[in-house]
Amino acid sequence: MGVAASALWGWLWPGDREYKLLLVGLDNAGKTTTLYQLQLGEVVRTQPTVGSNVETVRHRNLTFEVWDLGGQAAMRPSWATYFKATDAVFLVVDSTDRGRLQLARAEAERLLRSDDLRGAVLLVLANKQDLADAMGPAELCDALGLHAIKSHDWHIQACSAKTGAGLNEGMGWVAARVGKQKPPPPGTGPAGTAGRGGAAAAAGSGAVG
Ligand SMILES: Nc1nc2c(ncn2[C@@H]2O[C@H](COP(=O)(O)OP(=O)(O)OP(=O)(O)O)[C@@H](O)[C@H]2O)c(=O)[nH]1
Ligand SMILES: [Mg+2]
Repeated sequence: MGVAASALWGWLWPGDREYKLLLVGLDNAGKTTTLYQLQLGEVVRTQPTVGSNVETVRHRNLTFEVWDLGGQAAMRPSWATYFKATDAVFLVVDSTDRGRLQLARAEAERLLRSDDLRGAVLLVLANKQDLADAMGPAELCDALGLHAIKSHDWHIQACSAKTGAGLNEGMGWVAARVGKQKPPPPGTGPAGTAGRGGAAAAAGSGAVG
């Protein structure tokens, strides 16, 4: 890239920005466990979250500011105060919690109606897949009515925040989408974007709406 083009690109895109990611879902779904598995690669002992936790997570060449919101009933109305400028929402679902699937669905539908989340992508994490009675992603997809979502780019990913399985794939799906928001520098051609997560998108699993 020439010096002038480089300077112009740097002016237009002053450094990599952080992408904002929200972890939402009912209490006990595994949001805090997911946050620290993403950040530290290990399981931490959790307490029900009051308010929120926030940590910085790197995935490939991208930096995410990850907000973990308390999921208890009394805290769900405050989720909306975190929505502005969100790039991706992770809806964490306890795949063994059959009794509260319709409640999880109602909460998901409510948040997707928010104007502040209009441009965000949705990743549903079908968590606790390490447990024998966990529902699979296809069953969860039906129960949550995901195929009816036309307003947001969405994907469902089977995972276990306890073992870490599936989280890298989920981050890959999100990184491939939010990373597209920034154009490649002049002179780098199409390869500039291909390196930003194209392969990760192919590695994702589950249905894409
Ligand atoms: N077996 C298993 N247990 C998990 C998994 N993820 C979380 N848990 C457990 O589920 C319980 C709740 O996890 P948290 O991460 O605290 O849940 P949360 O969604 O943050 O809950 P709130 O803060 O109340 O909204 C804890 O005992 C975790 O160890 C998982 O993938 N597998
Ligand atoms: Mg929590």
